[in-house]
Amino acid sequence: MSANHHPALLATDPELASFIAAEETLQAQTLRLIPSENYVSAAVLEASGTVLQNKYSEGYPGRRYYEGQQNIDRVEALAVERAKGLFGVDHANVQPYSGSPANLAVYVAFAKPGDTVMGMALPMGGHLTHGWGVSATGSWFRGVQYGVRADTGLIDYDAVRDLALAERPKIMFCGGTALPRTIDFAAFASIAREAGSVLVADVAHIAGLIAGGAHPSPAAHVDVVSTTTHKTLRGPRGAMLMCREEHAKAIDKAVFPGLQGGPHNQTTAGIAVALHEAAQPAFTTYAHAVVANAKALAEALLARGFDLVSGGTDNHLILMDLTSRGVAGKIAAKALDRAGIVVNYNTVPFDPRKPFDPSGIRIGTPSLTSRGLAPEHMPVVAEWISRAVDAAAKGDEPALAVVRAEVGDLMAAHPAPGLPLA
Ligand code: DSN
Repeated sequence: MSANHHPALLATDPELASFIAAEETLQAQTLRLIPSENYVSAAVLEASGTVLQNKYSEGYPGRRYYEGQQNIDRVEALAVERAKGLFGVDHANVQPYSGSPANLAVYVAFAKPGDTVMGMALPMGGHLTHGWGVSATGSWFRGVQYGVRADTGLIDYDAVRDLALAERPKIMFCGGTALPRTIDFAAFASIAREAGSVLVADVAHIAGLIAGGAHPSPAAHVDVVSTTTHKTLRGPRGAMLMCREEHAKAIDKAVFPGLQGGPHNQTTAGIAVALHEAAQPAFTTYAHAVVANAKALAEALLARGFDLVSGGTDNHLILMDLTSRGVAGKIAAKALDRAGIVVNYNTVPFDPRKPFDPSGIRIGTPSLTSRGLAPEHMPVVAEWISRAVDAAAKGDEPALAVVRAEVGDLMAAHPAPGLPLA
C-alpha cells in the first residue's frame, strides 16, 4: 500500500501522507480485537471527508444562526430521521462530538452541579463519564457507583436497587465499556422509577447489535439513549442522544447552546450513511455474526484454560483475567501487539493491580467480523492469543514473530472494508 491513494495529500504533505499510508497498512495486516473499534465502509469514509467540512451550522435544521444551510439541513434531517427509524425513538440529536460530550449533555439537561448521579464503577466495566471520580462528571457531581458480584461477574440488580433507593440519584446510567453480558434495561427502568431518577442507557458499545437485533433495545425502557456512532454501529467517530418527545427540548438545548458550538457536518453525513447501512438486512446478519464470533472465541479461549470475567459473553466483548497465566495485562497486550493482534489492557472487577498496569485484557469481534471472519476461524484466533500470552510470560520474541506471520496470512485473505487494496 502507498500514500498514492491520497494524491493531493501526498503532493502537499508527504510526511503526513506517509503516516496515513502506514496506518492503512497496519489496519490491513493486523487482527484488530479492540471491541470499541471497527472498519467503516468506503461510503462512510467518503461522506466523512467532504466539503461539508467547510460549513458552520450552529442551531438545528430550519433554526440556524448562519445562512447557506440549504444542503446541510437536508443532511442533518436525514441523519435524524434515520436514527429515529433505526432505534425506534421519538427524537434524535446527532450533533454530539463524541460519547463523552454526549453524556455531559445529559448532565447539563437533567442535573445541577453537586447533584447525586449513579453509574457503574469504571474498574467494574463502567465509563469515566458515568460519575467516576477522575472525570468532571465525578467531581462536579456526586457520583455513587455500583459494580458486579465477585462470585459471578454479573450485575447484582438487588444491590443496584438498594443503592438507588438509598441515594435517590438525579441521573442513573446503565451500560459501560467492559460488560460482556446482556443489559437488563427493564430491570434498570423499574429501579429508576422507584428512585425517581432519569435513566440513561449508554449503549455506545452495543448500538450496532441493537440496530441489528442482536441485543435487546433500551428504547421502550429508558429516558435517554446515549451512543457513539463508531463502534459496533460502524460509522464515523461521533455520537447521538435519543429520547422520548418529552425530553427532546432539554436534550437539544443541552447539546447546543449548552455545551457545543457548530456541529461537525461532515461527521453528520457519515453518520447518516452508517445509519442507512445499519438499516439493511446485511447489517442484521453482521450484528448476529459479531455475537456468534464472540461466543465461539470465548468457548475456544475457555478450552485453552483462560479465565473470562462472567465465564463468557452474550455480546461482542470478552474480558480476560490473565492472573492465572502468570502475566499482567499490559505485558500481554504489548506482546500481542508485536504478534499482530491489537487489544487493550483492562482492569477486571476487583482487580488488585492498578488501572495503568491491570490484570486483564479486553477483546472483541466487531472488526474481525467486518472483514468476514466466521466462528470456524475463532479456534485459531484463540490459539494465537494463547501462544502470544505464553510467549509474553517467557519473553519469547521469535514465537511472537511466528504468530505475526500467520496472522498476516489470514488477514491478507480477508480484506477489510474501507481500506485501499495493496
Ligand atoms: N474508549 C471507549 C472504549 O474503548 O470502550 C469508551 O469510551
